[in-house]
Amino acid sequence: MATIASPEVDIDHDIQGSPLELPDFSAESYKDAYSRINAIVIEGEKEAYDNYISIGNLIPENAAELKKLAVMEMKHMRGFTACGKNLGVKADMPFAKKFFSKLHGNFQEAFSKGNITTCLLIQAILIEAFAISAYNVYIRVADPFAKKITEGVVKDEYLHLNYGQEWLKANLDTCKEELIQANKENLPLIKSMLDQVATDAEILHMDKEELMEEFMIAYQDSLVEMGLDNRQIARMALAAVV
Ligand code: PL3
Ligand code: FE2
Ligand code: FE2
Repeated sequence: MATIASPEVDIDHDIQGSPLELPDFSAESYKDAYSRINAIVIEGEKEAYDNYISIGNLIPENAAELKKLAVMEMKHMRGFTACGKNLGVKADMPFAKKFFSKLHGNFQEAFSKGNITTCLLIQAILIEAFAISAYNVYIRVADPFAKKITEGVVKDEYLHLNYGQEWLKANLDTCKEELIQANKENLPLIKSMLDQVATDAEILHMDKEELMEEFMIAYQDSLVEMGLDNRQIARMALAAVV
């Protein structure tokens, strides 16, 4: 039967080519895992709002643009809150706060020192690439209500990644050293956050390898766009495994 799906993008199969099976959204095990994942996303969006406002203080000439990005994050937060409510799930916010605490601490420290490069790497590159990977994978296995919301959200996340990428590209000569150092300190945190969320994500039918693959695509693409060469990108990506 003819479908309207684009032939190049096979969203109904996993990376091994097996058909994707939707989970039972009303199962207790699903709701239990969702209470943590939903909280992570809500907390992540909330902190993203705060972070873009903070970055606006460090780059006053871009404050209006950054405020717009921040407002989008607030909208995302509301959207994901509605997704939890729709499934009858109470988000486990204390869990999510702890989940982000190390990365949050590193952002706060960089902000207090006025380290724009580190702030942008943490929020606009690492967190956004993490969100893009999670949302792209989630869209394939989400309930219809959440799928629609997440599709709208992920489009914005590319704009956020792009903002950071373009600023870093324009300032690459002066920020490369700080970028590499900040990456060394923060990419391993992203990897460990992914490890922590993998079991719950699996219950939502989100595959860990697929999450890692999507993350690497978004992350490496942005480093290419910034103007880093293959060797520098390989070195930076390897910080996740050593
Ligand atoms: C900034 O725009 C967004 C920051 C949020 C980062 C969240 C990463 C989430 C990882 C867990 C998988 C989520 C699946 C989606 C479920 C609603
Ligand atoms: Fe967002
Ligand atoms: Fe974002």
